[in-house]
Amino acid sequence: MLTIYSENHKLHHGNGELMNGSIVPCFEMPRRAELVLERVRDVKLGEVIAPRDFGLTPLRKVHSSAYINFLETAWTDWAALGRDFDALPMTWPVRGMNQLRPPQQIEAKLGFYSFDGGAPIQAGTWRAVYSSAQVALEGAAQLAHISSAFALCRPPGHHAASDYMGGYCYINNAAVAAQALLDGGAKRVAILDIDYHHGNGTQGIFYSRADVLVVNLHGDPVFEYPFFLGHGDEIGSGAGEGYNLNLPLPAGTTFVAWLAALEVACARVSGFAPDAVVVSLGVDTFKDDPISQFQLASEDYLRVGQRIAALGLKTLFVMEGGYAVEEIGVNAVNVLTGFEGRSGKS
Ligand code: FKS
Ligand code: ZN
Repeated sequence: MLTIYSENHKLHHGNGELMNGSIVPCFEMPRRAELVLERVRDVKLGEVIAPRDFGLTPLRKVHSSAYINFLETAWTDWAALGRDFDALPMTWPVRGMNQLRPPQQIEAKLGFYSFDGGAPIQAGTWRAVYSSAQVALEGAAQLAHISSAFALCRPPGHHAASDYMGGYCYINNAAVAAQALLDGGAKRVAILDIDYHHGNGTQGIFYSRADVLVVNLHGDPVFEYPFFLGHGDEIGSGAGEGYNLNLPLPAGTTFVAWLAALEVACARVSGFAPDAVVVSLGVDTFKDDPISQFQLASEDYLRVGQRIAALGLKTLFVMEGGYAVEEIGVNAVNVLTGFEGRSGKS
């Protein structure tokens, strides 16, 4: 399988995140992508290429211009105030506050364009997230002549909606890729999100559309982040009604139960008969993940890949989460070797 990778992800390495009331080192770190790449090379998965530059136009199709402008300029605005540590939001315009007046001050912009304090902005963040989206776009472009590809994206994307960041995500790489596939001639595209967390951003972007089916398998938002989206009764709206499927699962979910949910997800994807599937590939469903509560073991990821291959569709894997850093390479690449019908490592 072809892998697409950009070194530019290293320009983003958040200093800390607020976890249970204290500041801890960011779980989402450059080493994650480096270890996945190392594993890709160790198992000789296939060629590794850098992305071409597809520009900003494809990003503008799923994100608002105001939001993209904010991401591009946030660090400069922040640094202009003499600040040199990570830019993070602290104030949000919640119910009853004015969300119509465009914010002027960087502190206000950070809150206006985010839903949590989990997406730090640094000097290199924009270049890193721009490159991450280009990695996904190269993967989408490659599907014109090959049947599968792996976009080794970092930072991840599925929590980012059309005009807000959060949960380590800025630009929604999977959504950008799905839209590019449609613009390249696909009639229908499915997004299968198997990250542990609900892909609220992806759901939001396509919620009222029937040309993109979004299916999510995730920790039930009654107990798990992102808490405010991802329930089973969110089925899409307007023309998109019936084209969003959420399969929330309880804490402690075993591989047997998870695989049964994947079966339901895959049946829905097949019924949609898409021209391609974009897999939001998170391996934070792993039993030893430090921030998650599912029970998958390394060898289980081989079977995950096998089941996705059985869909018989053009497939673009887009990297999302996974925080058991030492195991992330084996777990993510096991999905890909399983997909290819090869044996991996348990
Ligand atoms: C306090 C707990 C908040 C945020 C979890 C973010 C998960 C991100 C992810 C992605 F794929 F986007 F990377 N936890 N700090 O794994 O869904
Ligand atoms: Zn996740």
